[in-house]
Amino acid sequence: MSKYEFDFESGVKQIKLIMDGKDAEYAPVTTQMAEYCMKYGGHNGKRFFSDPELFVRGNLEVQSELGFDVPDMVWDVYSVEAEALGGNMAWFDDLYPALDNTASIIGNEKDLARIKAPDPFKTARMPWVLEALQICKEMTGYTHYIHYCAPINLCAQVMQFEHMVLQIDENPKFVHKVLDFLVEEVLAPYINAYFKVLPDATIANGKDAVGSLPFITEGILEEFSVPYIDKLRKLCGDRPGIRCDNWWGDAFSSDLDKYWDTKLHVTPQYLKVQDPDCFQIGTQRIREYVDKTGCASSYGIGTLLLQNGTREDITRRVHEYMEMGTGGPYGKRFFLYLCSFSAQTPPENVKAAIEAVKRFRAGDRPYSGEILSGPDGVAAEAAGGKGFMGIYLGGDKEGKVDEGPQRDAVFQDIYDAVMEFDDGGCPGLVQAALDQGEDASEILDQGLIPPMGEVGDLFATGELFVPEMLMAARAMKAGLEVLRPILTATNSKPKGVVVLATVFGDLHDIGKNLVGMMLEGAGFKVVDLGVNTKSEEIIKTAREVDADVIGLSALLTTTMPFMRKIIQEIKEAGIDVPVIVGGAPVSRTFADEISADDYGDNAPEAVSICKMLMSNESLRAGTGA
Ligand code: B1M
Repeated sequence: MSKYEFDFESGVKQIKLIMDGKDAEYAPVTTQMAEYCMKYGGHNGKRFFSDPELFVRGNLEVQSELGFDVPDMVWDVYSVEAEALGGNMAWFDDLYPALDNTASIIGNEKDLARIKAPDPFKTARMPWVLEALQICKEMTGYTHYIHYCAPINLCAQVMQFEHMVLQIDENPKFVHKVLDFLVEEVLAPYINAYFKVLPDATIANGKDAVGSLPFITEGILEEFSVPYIDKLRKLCGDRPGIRCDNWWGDAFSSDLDKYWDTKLHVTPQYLKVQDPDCFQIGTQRIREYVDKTGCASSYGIGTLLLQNGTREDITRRVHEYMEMGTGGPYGKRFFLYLCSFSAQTPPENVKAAIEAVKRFRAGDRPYSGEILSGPDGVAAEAAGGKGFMGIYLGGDKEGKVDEGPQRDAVFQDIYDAVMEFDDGGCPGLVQAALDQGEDASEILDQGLIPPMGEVGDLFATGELFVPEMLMAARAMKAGLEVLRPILTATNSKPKGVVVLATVFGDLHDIGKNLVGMMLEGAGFKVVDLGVNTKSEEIIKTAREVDADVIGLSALLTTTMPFMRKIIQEIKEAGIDVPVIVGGAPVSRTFADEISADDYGDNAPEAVSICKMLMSNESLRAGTGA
């Protein structure tokens, strides 16, 4: 019988053994489930994420009731530091709070000179985190590690992701300066404050969503990510526990072993590979690396399967991952990670996952020997039409890219400038084409629009990464600026007007912005309403700009239902504008269910749909329908 209010002693012991490089008695399971606990316990989001005792107790009660091995305290880990730097927060009754990262907190040198470093004991919710972790210790005896927002992810939060990526290309020195500031004056003092309030602590865990491929390239990883994790470690007493463990993107890596060596460099205690990469690459390939290097490991089961899968799907995945993870010479140094339980996950799914773990441990293994993950498994999973971030890795790369027609040299040069991300050269080439007497619309249609289509296709096959797409769009826009006054003066109409938004509750915008860029690149006028958008704003704008298409994006399973609500309200408002939807968790089936007019798997597809909708519209107009 534990002397603590909540007894996690056995599971914590296993995790500790693994972190210390020793064999565990059994494979423990860890997760991320604060939002689920909040909803399950009937708590309000604002209170839950600002009252430390409620947060800790609310998590522990649910997790111990359901039989989790190790306490999980994952708050809105990407926003606390940026909030302490003055960022605006969006709060919700039944979702994680989040930073509104659509505007830069540090956009330029002036902002950087002005910004004040936070005091971890006083500023915003930093003290809230420190207090919660102390309460967790009092209630469980477990020194839970602090989560911090990894340097490059925090940099993206304070600079705004697209701005950071373009600045890395234009003004790398400035980005290095911002990173230095964030590491030296924000993260290190925060983590050291944690070591002060919990002196037996050894671990600080970096969360890094945008520090993964294909958000950044391998070059950016080497220059702007890893060195700052190293620096942070140095500033926090050189503890090996200063780590960063949730990079995705393994499936995009050009050299898996090298990528995993780097992962082990930043998290020496274990290699974690999580879905969708884990399922795509396959457990066998990961095991080969583990057997070769002798590292501890963890496989992460994806949030969509946990939320939407059947009991059987969940059990199969848990059993495969546990069987492969616990096999081999280093199998006693394995823990299972359940990526995230959202507020909407049905309780029976959470129970199914935990029961599957217990059955496996008890030797009840009906799927023994069955391996569904790996390149063949991907095909099966993608059969529903969904790739990873709308990207079909492992698909037929050859032949997908349409080289298009032969074009005159003057247009070809503009095309090449966009493909080569030459934003300096592109305007001059556009001007030269104009001087040569070419028509502005021709330059647009033959020089600037086609390369964006190709860039989108290359992104969709995983050959170009997000930064490259952003740089191509920048070159295209630079050329477009030269044409804009002429197009406006000659009343050249855009191909159509698209109102674009990420739905209420959701602050993810990288995918939506790529869709917007591709649409602009294809000659559409895009009215981007940003993130966290309610139906009233969408309806009002659609009327004001006389929209031809409304595009909605969602990245959270918890915010997908708002798509249905928005579509209903658009129809109720009598707006006869087609609505298309997209985003990682959205599928064609879901789009049909909510009566969306169409669904785009990826950015190029969104463009094709808008073009198709526009031609239907002109057909209708032509026939007088
Ligand atoms: Co978030 N996050 N995140 N995150 N994040 C996910 C989505 C998650 C799956 C990670 C996980 O497994 N744990 C998970 C969601 C779980 C769930 O749904 N239940 C999650 C979570 C939980 C969270 C927070 C709650 C974390 C926390 O606070 N504890 C928080 C949420 C805040 C909020 O919104 N309320 C959060 C925050 C963040 C960051 C700020 C750190 C960052 C977002 C930065 C930003 O957008 N400015 C972030 C990121 C980057 C991710 C991952 C890593 C990647 C998402 C992404 O940008 N993908 C994601 C995990 C993963 O996928 N590995 C994760 C790339 C993008 C190009 O793809 O948007 O799918 P996507 O767009 C594609 C297509 O889908 C399509 O075209 C695009 C290009 O081809 N498409 C459309 C998109 N919109 C379309 C619209 C169309 C048509 C096509 O028509 C209109």
